[in-house]
Amino acid sequence: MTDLDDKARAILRLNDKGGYTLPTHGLYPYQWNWDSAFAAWGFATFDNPRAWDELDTLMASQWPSGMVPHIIFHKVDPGYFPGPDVWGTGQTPPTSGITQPPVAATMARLVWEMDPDAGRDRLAALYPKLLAWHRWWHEVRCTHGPAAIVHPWESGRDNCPDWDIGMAGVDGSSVGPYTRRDTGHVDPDMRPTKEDYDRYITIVEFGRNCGWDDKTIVDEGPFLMSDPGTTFVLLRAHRDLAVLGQALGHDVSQIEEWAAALRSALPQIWNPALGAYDARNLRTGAFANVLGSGAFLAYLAGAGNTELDTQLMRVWDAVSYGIPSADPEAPSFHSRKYWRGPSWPFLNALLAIGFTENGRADLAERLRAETEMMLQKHGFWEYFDPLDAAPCGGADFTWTAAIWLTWAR
Ligand code: 9YW
Repeated sequence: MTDLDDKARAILRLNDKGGYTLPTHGLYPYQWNWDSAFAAWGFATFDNPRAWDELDTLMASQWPSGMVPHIIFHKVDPGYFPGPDVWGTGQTPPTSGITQPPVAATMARLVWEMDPDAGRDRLAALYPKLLAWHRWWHEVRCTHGPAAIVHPWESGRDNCPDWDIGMAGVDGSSVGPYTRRDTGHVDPDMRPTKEDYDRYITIVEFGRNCGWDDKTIVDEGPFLMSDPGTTFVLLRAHRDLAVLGQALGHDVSQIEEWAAALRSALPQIWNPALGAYDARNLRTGAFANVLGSGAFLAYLAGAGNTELDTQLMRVWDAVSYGIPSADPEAPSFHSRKYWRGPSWPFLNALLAIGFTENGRADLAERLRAETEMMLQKHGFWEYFDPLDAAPCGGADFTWTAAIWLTWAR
C-alpha cells in the first residue's frame, strides 16, 4: 500500500457525509449523481457495504417518473449556487430537476463483480430502480433516437464546445439577479463564463415554471441537443443492466430492445464532415462540428471505428497527460477551462475500460500511465491541464480518488 492509496481512502472518508459522498468540500457541497456512482466503485475496494449504501442513497431520490436527479440537496449549504430554492422541484430531500449520464448500472456491475455473494441482496433491491431510470431514458429522452439532454449540466461536461450552438439559442438576457458561488472557491478563469451562467439559469427557470414537466421541457424548452457522451454511457449501461438482470434471473429482453434501438440511432450523431460522432442541436438539426471527449466514449459502448481512431490519436498526441476534453486544434480549446480542454481522470478511466474491451490494452495502459503521472505529481484534483499537468478546479476530489483505487494505481 502506498501513501497515495492511503490519501485516496482518506479523501473518500473525508467527503463521506454518512451514506452519500460530496464530490469535494466547498465547491460541490451536495450529492452529485454520476460522482456518486464513481464513489461507490472506489469504496468497493475497501468497504463493499458502503459502496452499496452510496448507490442506494442516490436511487432513493429517484422521481416517480424514473428520472434520477443530478444533485440531491441533503443539507442546505449556502456555498453552492443554484441551490434548492432556485430549482423549486418540491422533492424531499430537495433535488435538482435534471439528470446526469446514467453510469450507475455500469458502476453497480463493477461493484457487484468485486463481491457477488455479498452484493446479491443489495443488487436485487437496486435493480428495479435502475430499470425504471433506463426506461425513463428510453421513453422520455430517446424519442429522437440518440439520448437528448435538456441542459448542458445533464451531460456532466457542462461548458464543452459541443453545447455552444445550442446555448447560442438560449436568451439569458432576462434572467433575474443572482450570485455565483463557484468563482469564490476556484480561479474564475477555470470556470464557465457569466454568459454561460445566465443561460444555465434561464433553462432552470423554464423547467421550474412548467413544474418540471418532462414533455413540455423536451417539446418546448430552450435547449435540446443529442449528446454522444450520454448516448454511449447509456448504451453501455443498458448492457451492464442486462447482465445484472440476467444474474438475478430476470427477463432482460426489454433492456436489449432499448439497447438495439439506441445502437441503430448512432448514425444520426455521426458527422461525416467531422469524421467523428458529434453533438446535434435537435431544434435545428445542426451538428456542433466540434470534437469532444464525449465522442470517444463510443469505445465504452463498443461503437468505435477506424475514422474515430484517427481523430483520437490526433487529439491525444497533441497533449501529454490523458485525453483532452476538447480538440486542442480547435479555436475554442482552452487547456485549463473546465470542459473546454482539460484532462479529467475519471473520464480517462471510463475511456480506458472501452479501449481494453476493444482489444487496445496498449492505449488503456498509456492512458493509465499518463493519468497516474498527474496524480503522482499533484494529488487528487478535479481536472488537469493536459499540456503540463497543472492541477485545476477543486482539490481532494472524490471521483479522482476513486479511480486511483480502482484503476490508475
Ligand atoms: C457545476 C460534480 C460535478 C460533476 C460534473 C461537472 C461539475 C457542477 O461538477 O458540474 O456546478 O458546474 O461538470 O460533471 O458531476 O463533480
